Amino acid sequence: MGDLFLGFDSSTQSLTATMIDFSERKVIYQNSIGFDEAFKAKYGVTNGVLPNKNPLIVHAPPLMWAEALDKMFATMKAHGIDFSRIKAISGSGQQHGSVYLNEKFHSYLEKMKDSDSIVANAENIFTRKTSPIWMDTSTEKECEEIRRSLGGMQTTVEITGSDAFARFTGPQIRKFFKEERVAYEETAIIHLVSSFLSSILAGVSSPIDRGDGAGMNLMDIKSGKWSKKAFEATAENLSSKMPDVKPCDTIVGDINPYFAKKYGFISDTKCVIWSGDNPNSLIGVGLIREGQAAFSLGTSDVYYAYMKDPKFSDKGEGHVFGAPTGDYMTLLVYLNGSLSREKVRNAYGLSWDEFSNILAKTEPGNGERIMLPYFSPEITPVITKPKVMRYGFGEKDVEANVRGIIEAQMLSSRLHSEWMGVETNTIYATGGASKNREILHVMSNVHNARVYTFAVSNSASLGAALRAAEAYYKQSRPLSWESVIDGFVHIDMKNVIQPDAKAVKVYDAMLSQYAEKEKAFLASN
Ligand code: ADP
Ligand code: XUL
Repeated sequence: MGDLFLGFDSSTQSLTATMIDFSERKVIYQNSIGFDEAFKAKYGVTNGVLPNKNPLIVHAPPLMWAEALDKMFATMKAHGIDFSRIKAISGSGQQHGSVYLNEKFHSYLEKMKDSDSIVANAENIFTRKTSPIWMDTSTEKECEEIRRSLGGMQTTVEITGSDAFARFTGPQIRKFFKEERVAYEETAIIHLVSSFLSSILAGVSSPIDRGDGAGMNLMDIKSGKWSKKAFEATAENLSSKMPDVKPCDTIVGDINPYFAKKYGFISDTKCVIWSGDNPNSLIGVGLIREGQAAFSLGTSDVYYAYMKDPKFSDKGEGHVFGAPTGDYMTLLVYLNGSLSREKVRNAYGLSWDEFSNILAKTEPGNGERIMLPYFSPEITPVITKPKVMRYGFGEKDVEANVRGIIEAQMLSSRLHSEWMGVETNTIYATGGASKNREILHVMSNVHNARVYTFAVSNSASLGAALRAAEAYYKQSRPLSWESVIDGFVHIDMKNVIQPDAKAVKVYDAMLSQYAEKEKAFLASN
């Protein structure tokens, strides 16, 4: 029986916990709480977010995320988990989402220590009742203002690691500053989802982790410190409202006595700073070297890779974030991921098996037919007025639509990741749709890469548990990242997908046609 570490993942739709026995190299507990199932009646969420008449605005209730933590601990207690063996805890938050708090946040955390409820005394701590999250695309105007004030797209990228993106925290803060000035001025602290939950767990206002901080358009990506220029471009007096930004192995403090008393933690269980879901997943899938990329096919699709030194796209594509190893990571995010695949599947009343069978029996290249799959607004490339384009086929052609959407998603990921200059011969596929081997064949052929899948999923919460262990041991005997992940990342070696040379050739030729169609569409919209 070794030391136990716990990792959380507070994602858009659920809270997941993963507990590991570090010396046994085993995941010993995993569980998820769906926000809709647990909290729809209380918080009114659907798919984890609040309904809004404006499709560009996507917010969620921050207290729900905190309450889910308590519910998870209660569920674990009911499963007989011995909390006293847990040495350290960390977590992962959906990136970019922000929580706006007044001075009372400190006294709320203080009072919580003697309280038996996480929601008691929380009514008046928020200056913005709901939190904008990463799916929000309502701040294009603020992006333009920030970009202009920083000297254009290229300097915005070079300072912050990304062009100004609608979902990033800086543009969201600017919108709040412009539209709700009084509430903005009453705001004493602005947290990310990660640092808000890190604060609840440690019982003190937590710093923001450098990896997640990079998703704000507020941090200097090279120094890992707040950028004065970016603050000035965003809102007045912002520096007084932002927590410090700290490395990924920072210990925020000992566990909040609220949790220690209620669940039986030892009082010096360490709370390690929470990070974003993508930096955590980087560790959870074992990406600690160059040459490997991962493709997460979840609600959104995220293509990401480890990067030794920061490299930037001259077209402002994708992002550079901090990696938990102290290096960098790069990523592309697609809003049109699983939800768009589901739209095609549902339009023809197909099961996933039928969808896969169509992929299996149709030819790579789709008979030179191409789809641009903007079922909803898109991040890569930025599309605010969604429209699905079909070249050479119509809406009724089931087979062309099925192959069309998957080829479009994969070609787009290859096209828009070229600037990363990461020679990828290996892709690790994760997320719900990575079960679908036919989709992975298209991925493998478009990228000319071997595709691996994993025996254990939930890479973000596993990554958080591994980060907790790394930070904990660093206090006395620092471990290399290789030895931290060793034995935890189980690649399914029996089901490796190899690229097919003939299909690779077809997609090599198709890439420029896809790029042309996309360029023409962007120019006309
Ligand atoms: P999240 O991003 O919310 O964590 P998941 O990674 O759990 O999402 O992925 C859920 C998605 O996986 C579902 O929305 C569904 O569209 C997709 N999915 C599940 N099974 C299959 C399959 N066999 N083929 C393709 N997609 C699938
Ligand atoms: C990353 C991004 C999403 C969120 C939610 O830039 O927007 O991956 O982190 O998962």
